[in-house]
Amino acid sequence: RYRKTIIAGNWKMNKTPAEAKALIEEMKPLLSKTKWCEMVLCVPFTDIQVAVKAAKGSKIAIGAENMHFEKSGAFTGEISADMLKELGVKYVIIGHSERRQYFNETDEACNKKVLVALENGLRPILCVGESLTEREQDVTMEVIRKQIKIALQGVAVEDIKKVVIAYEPIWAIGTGKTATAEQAGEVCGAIRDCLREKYGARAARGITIQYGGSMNAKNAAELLAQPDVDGGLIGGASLKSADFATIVEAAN
Ligand code: 3PY
Repeated sequence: RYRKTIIAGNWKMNKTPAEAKALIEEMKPLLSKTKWCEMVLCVPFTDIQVAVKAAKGSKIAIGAENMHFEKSGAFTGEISADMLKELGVKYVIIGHSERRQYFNETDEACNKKVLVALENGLRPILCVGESLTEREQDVTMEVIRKQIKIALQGVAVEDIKKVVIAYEPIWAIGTGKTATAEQAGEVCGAIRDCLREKYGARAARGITIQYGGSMNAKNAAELLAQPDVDGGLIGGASLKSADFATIVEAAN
């Protein structure tokens, strides 16, 4: 195996701290048997402290769903890498399409965040993906190559294996529509080609590329069977312990 399989939940804006604690405690016994697969739960900022504590003694790592790229200062409402690190956060989602769409997150901002995450020992989960219009216009790979090239500016070859790429076609996010396994495999393969051009074959082989966008207990096995799909970024199904456990099992 050249690279790790990583199943990461993205809770989005769901769960209070008390609910987070209860859900992780419910998940823990279901997730204890994993061998190959790393598990991550990316949770709202307000759940992080409780989630880290609840996940102790399990193989679940806790991630954040966003962060700011500045170290500190006059950025009302924002959270820095330092703050996350001190709480025991290991991963951070960067550039989720909902953040790009509703909060004007640009490829340039993603780049700053990726660099700051790596400097602070946090593993970025960089999300890329095309809209429905872009897919229909047949510019999917142009769009994704641009997102990747800008977001990874200045990331050294020694660091690239710490970056996780999540391919999330926007038309499949929260819509219940999933890319077919072939579509997902094709784009994840093309993402690896793009990484190979920049970092060489050896480094590209070691990078975990996830599929995200309505991955669930029913379709996970088929998606994960694609050679270039090395895990998933899971929305709704990561809020249900049994479904999340089924997906992890499919990845094991
Ligand atoms: C989804 O599954 O809808 C996601 O956006 C995961 O990040």
